[in-house]
Parts: sequence; structure tokens; C-alpha cells
Amino acid sequence: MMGKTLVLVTGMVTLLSACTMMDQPKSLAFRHNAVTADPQAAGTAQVTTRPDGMVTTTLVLTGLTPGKTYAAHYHAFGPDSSTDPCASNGPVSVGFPSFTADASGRATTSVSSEMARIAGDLGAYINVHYADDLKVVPVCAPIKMTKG
Ligand SMILES: [Cu+2]
Repeated sequence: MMGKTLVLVTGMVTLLSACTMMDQPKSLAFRHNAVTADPQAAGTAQVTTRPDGMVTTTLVLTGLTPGKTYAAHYHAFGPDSSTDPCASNGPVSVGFPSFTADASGRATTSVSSEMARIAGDLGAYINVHYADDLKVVPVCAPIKMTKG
């Protein structure tokens, strides 16, 4: 009796892990930059890769300025650092639709793109900018920590 139950459970675990391997969402954490803008800003990027090679990335952010509009992008590893993607000042590789924080400072945005556009150094980090002043970047999610 005990033995049969164990075999059944083991079989189910194997099946479950086979399923999740096909489509395993990755959660990336945003970290705050050394700037005074939006001191409570935080959030995650949920990255889901589909079998057809498309990647959907959804940003879930809190602590933003209520009513303010933001821009977010995937950036490639830039020239200014080879060990800190968020400080590397790289070019935009994929842009998210702009979004506006609600009355409690929460916001979400989502984009789908081909895996090839954010593969390797092309998808080194995600920045969240003030839409009206792109130089202001409250938070950044590092993805690839080393250039190359
Ligand atoms: Cu950007």
C-alpha cells in the first residue's frame, strides 16, 4: 500500500517538472538606482518564453508617483561597464508600451518580442524611466551580469 502510493507520487512529480520545463516563467527583481526619484519604487519583471520562440515580459511595479507616466525598455549591454549592466549605458533593444501609475503608485506593462531581439548581451537589463525625462531612471532590473 505505502509502496504503491510512493510510486504514484514520484510519477506525478516527474510529469509536473516536464510540464514546467516547457514554459517556466522567470522572475527578475528591480533594484533602485542611486537617485532620489520614487524612493519606494520596486517590482518584478516576469519573463515567459513560449515554445515558438516568442518571449512575453510583464513588469509589475509599485512605489511609483501616482498619475505619472513611465517608459520602460530592454537595453543591450553598453560600453560603460562590463560587470554592472544597469551602469553600462547600453542602447534600447525592445521598448514596452508606456504606462501610467495609478492612484496608489502601482503600474503594469507587457511586451512580446522575438527571443533573438533580447538574447545574450541584447537583453542585459530593463530600465524604467520617467516618460517626460528619460534621464530619470528610478529602477533597473539586471539580467545579464557580465558582458560578452
Ligand atoms: Cu530605457
